[in-house]
Parts: sequence; structure tokens; C-alpha cells
Amino acid sequence: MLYPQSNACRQMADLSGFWEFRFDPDEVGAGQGWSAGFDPAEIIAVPASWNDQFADWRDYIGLAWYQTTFDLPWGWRGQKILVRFNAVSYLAEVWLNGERLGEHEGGHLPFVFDVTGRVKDAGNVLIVRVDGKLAPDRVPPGELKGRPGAAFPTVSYPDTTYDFFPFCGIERPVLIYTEPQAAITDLTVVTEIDGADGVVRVRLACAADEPLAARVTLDGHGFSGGTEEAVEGGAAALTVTVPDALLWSPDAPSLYDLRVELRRDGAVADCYTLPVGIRTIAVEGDRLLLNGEPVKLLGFGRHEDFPVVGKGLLPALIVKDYALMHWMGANSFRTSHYPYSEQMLDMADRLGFMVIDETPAVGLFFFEDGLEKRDRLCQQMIREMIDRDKNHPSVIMWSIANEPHTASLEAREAYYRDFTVIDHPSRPEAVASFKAMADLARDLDPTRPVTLISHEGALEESFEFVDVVGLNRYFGWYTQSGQIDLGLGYLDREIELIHTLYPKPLIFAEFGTDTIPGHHAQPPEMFSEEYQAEFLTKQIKLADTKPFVVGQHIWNLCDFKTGQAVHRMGGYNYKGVFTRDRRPKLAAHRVRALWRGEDGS
Ligand code: GCB
Repeated sequence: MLYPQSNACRQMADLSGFWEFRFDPDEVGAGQGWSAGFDPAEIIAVPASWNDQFADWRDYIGLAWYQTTFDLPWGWRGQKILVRFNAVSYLAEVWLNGERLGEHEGGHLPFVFDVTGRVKDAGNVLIVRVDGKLAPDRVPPGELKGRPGAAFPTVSYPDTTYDFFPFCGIERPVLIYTEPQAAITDLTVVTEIDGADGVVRVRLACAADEPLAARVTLDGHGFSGGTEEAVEGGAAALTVTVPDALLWSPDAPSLYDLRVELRRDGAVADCYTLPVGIRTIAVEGDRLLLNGEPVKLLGFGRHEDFPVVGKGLLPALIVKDYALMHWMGANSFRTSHYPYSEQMLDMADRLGFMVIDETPAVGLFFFEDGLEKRDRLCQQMIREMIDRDKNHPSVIMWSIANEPHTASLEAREAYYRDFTVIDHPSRPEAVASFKAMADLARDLDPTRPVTLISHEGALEESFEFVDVVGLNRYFGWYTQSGQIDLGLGYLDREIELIHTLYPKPLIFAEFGTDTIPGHHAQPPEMFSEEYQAEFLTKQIKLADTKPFVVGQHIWNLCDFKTGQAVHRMGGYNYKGVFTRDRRPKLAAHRVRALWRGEDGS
């Protein structure tokens, strides 16, 4: 899937701004014909979650209606016209001028409607009904009402199976754009390294059944080259070799400018430009290799989360968070727990951050209620994520899920007594689901490793199907509370056990402690800045002694909003090394010193 762009052959306009809005708690909108136009009760900003924009609606996770009007920009008439929603959480149903365009389920991935022939020159009314509800058969799931083995130990309000606030609304831009009638519909760029040469392979898909040629040119770093091929059956494959290529890496995120043209009798019918980073990523034994060299990921789990906008796209926050991560000496992050905005990934390409790109499959459980639908949605989301993000050099790995509740209760009981792993500790439904998901990710993209992030330790049988083991661990926090050294002793034993069972690279995908800024204690105690600093630095040092631990992602870059629960004071998770307004806690300085070298320079 290509992001819309304006160039000599295409145009794009952003419909974001102030839209008309109406909450629909009684679910009367459909019956009263709001899809053809409604009397607004509020004005709302798009993009942004609705929850924090009004005085009384924070916890409202139901139906709401958005409406905007627009005229077609000058010169667009007669072209193919599409509307793209970059993300609407959770379920969107869309109408244009009273006509239903369709719907999309899943809050973090884009969807497009072809509105050619339906859009008028002036006075178009675009209406979106957003359904934010939580349900067991949604991804991520909710409303589990504390079912054992499927939810957090205490039910939070709103009732999610995951630990962040279920913000909803139109949270990323809405774009309208043109495509030529004979259009490049998709590009897949794969890079290889051959000695000192970089090999750039471009696969093009196009919508046209006429004789066309595809041409690519690649420019940058003193290189300029290209090639041309005939389009056959709506596809073409082109290869450009770059002698003495500058490779993409966190130290030097070199990008080349790729320009792709579709040509009819020598004249340009469509064109598209894309930055390309030449790099390879692979797993060999228990090492992760970037450009053939072992690499270690230093960084964070994060959230798209900020006051007032909720999960809404906030470009300045993207800049700020990269500045903070860079200041810390980080080179990587995970898009916990859903694919982040495309703008976030564009920046990762440019700034040289390695990204583990994660689907919205957080907090899955494997009881029957809705299992089939959840499985289908998980697969849909893997497809949509890979389709959207496959051309980013920064994306080095796909994460198919975070913290599913996979182990049987019996297996957990034996494990947490003395790390005994019983036969077949995972629920068979979970094993089947994850095998299918990992296979799908590899089929769609054989060039990137696949990971699963789990808290089940050695009980996670699905580690069998992935290339990299992702482990979330809070020994010394949720267990061995107050006893960091005891917790780390267990962790040391556990990762050796996991590594024996699954001799693959392992990433500490989450570790951290809730920390109230300004709360100090000597000796360190839980919730103090000193406790967090000691916990993180000791776990980082443990990771450094294990060659197979190829990543350390602290949980979390910043404090973030959650539902209300006894373990979430004031409705926040305080595991950030920065506060929600991006101020450092003591741990930020200590970890920085470790990651950047002892003097912190
Ligand atoms: C986890 C989850 C993450 C939570 C974190 C915590 O393992 O993956 O979403 O926020 O624990 O702080 O409990």
C-alpha cells in the first residue's frame, strides 16, 4: 500500500481539521438517518481521540458520528479519486453524500475507498460512524470481566485485556487524493548486499491492461542509475545495482531516492517516489545481524499517548520522542502495542532507528468466545501492517502479538514453583493461532525476522515458530517485589532455560518499574526513582553478559494513560523513564550513562 503523495502525476489534500461531531450513547443515529447528515452537538479536532477533548466524555467508549464537508480541489475532476483514513479506532463505517462507502475494523491501520463517480465538485458531505466499543471478539479484546487466564488480575475500568487507555476516534489524518487511471498501485522494495554493491529490487503492481513500461531511477550519495522493463500482467520486476553502496544503519541511515514511473509510449503516465535504505536483516544462530554484522537493540517500548490528543497524531511529539530516545543513546523501539503512524516510521528511516513493528494483537486469550473472529482479525492486521510498512528500512522485525494469555493454569502453577515446564504447557488453540500468524508473516515478507512478545517465559510453546524470542519480565517488581537482586537471579536462570529450549536470539522486550517522579528513597524502595534506576541498570548489565540477549527495550519511554485500577494510580502507568510531559526521571540519566558510555556523552 502506497502513502498518497502530491507529485507531477498525483495530488493529495488533507481533510483533517475541525469536524462536526455527535456522541450517540443511545445508538439512535442509524435509525434517525444521521448517515445522510446530522445536527452536530460539538466540534471536534481530527486527528485526535475524542476522550480528552471534552469535559465529561473521557470514559465513553461507544458510538459517535463525525461529519465534514469539502469541495473537490480545482483540476481534480475526471480523475480517479480516493479517500484514505490513516487510522480510526476502533470500527468505522463511512458514507459520502448519503451513500455508504463501507466499513473497516481495527484501530491502527489505514483503509481506502475509491470515490470516483461519487464525489461532487462542491458540497460533499463525508460522514463517519465510529464504534469504539470493547468486546471479547475484537482485537485487542475487552469486556472479559476478569475471566481467569484471560485478563489482568484485577478488572480495570474501562475493561480491557491490556494496559493502556482504549482511546477512540479518528486518530490519524483523513486524506483525499488522486491517482491516474493507469496507476502504480503497489511497490515492494527489497534490498540485498553483494560484496560492496547494494542490490535494490523493485516489484511494481499497476492497474491497467494496456502496453506500459515501468522505469525506476535511484539517486543519492553520488550514484545515479536506473532501468526499464515492460509491464506484464499488471506487474514488473526491476533491479538496480549500486556499486560501493552506502548502507542504511543506525550510525549512518543513508537513504537513496527511488523514483518509479509508469510510461505509455515514452510519456509518463504515473510516478511515485520513495526513500530506500539498502540493508539486510537476518537471524543466524542466536545472533541478529544487520548488514551481516551482529547488532544489539537498545531502546524502549512506547505508546502513542499525550494529554488532550490521546492517541491522535501529534507531529511535534514524534520529533520530541526521537530527540529523547537519541539523547538516551537508544537505537531502537517497538511499536507497542499496535502499528504506529506512518509519519513515525518515516522518521525512523531518516534518523536511523530500528523498529520492531507490532500488530494490535495485545492481550489475546484462547477461550472460545470469539476465537475464530479474533484469529481472522489478527491475520487481517498482519496483512495490513506488512502491506503498509514493508518498504521501511527501519522496520527490522514483525511482532505478531504482545502478551497473549497462552499457558494453561496448570502449567503456570508448576512453572512458578521452580521453573518446571510440563509437557505442552500452552493451550493448543494458542499454538495453532500463532503458527498460522507466523507462517503468514513469513509468506508475506520472507526478508524480515518474526517475533512474538510473551510473558509466559519457557511456557510459550509458540517461540518454536518465531525467529526471535521476545520476553516481557518484571521479576523484582510484580514478583519478588522490593527485591531486585532476587528477581534478577530468577531471570538469569529463566533466560538460560528459555535459551536451552529455544536457542534463538532473545530480546528483553519489556522490563521496568512504576516510578512516581519526585519520590526518593535510600535504600531504594518500590515506586522511588532510585528503585527504577537500580532495577533498570542492573537488568541492562545482566543483558550485557548474555550474548544471546540481542535487545533491551525498557518499559516505557514515558508514563502513559491507562484505565482505572488499583495497580494504576490516578489512571496512569508510571513506568516511563520520562514523565508523560517528557521530563527525565533519575533512571533516564543512569541508563543514558550506560548506553552512551560512563560519562554520558
Ligand atoms: C506488560 C504489558 C504492558 C504493560 C506492562 C506493565 O507486560 O505488555 O502493556 O503496560 O506489562 O506495566 O504492567
